[in-house]
Amino acid sequence: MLDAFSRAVITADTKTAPIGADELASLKEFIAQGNKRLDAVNFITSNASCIVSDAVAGMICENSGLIQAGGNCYPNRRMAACLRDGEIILRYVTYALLAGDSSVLNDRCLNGLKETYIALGVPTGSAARAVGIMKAAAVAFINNKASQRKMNVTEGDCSNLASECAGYFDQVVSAIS
Ligand SMILES: CCC1=C(C)/C(=C/C2=NC(=C\c3[nH]c(/C=C4\NC(=O)[C@H](C)[C@H]4CC)c(C)c3CCC(=O)O)/C(CCC(=O)O)=C2C)NC1=O
Repeated sequence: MLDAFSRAVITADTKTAPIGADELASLKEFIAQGNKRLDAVNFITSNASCIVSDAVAGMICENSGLIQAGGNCYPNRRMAACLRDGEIILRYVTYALLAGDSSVLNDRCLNGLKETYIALGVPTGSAARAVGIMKAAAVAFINNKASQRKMNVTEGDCSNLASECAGYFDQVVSAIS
């Protein structure tokens, strides 16, 4: 796996180039925003079970066939697998957010997931919907706009981090779609 720093090194090395001024400027920004990033990861992680269960419940609410005989969240064994998958995906998204790089998400979580889902008959459209709801929740937490769960934190602009994180969720959706 790579983080923002290793990514800059590898990218430069493949071009046999020194680390350029632009790369250094973006790493400087990465450090300057570091505390916000750690807060963002903490907000998501400490609300993870709420984010996951809300997303899976919302997905089922829109498609109750999932929990009826023949549905992929029926019986409870499959429901548990679905909730667990939501937790796994959210956890890897927070790893990517911490590292500022999505290689850990791609290599260890998304690689082969679509094939697994197809082989098991997991409906990828529904999975993408649950991921979309988790994305909305994570963005709200990063911007400290989760109405019931406001964090006591210095207010600042976290819109860049929110859109970076949204991009990781988008990668999940495109990997399984
Ligand atoms: C490395 C990271 C990692 C990932 C990503 C992972 C995913 C993963 N999800 C699985 C199953 C599953 N995944 C789901 C998920 C869902 N069903 C739905 O209807 C919803 C759309 C969705 C939840 C949002 C279900 C129900 C199963 C069990 C399917 C079955 O056994 O029939 C399986 C098959 C093995 C098992 O059941 O445990 C894997 C490998 N495992 C890992 O170790």
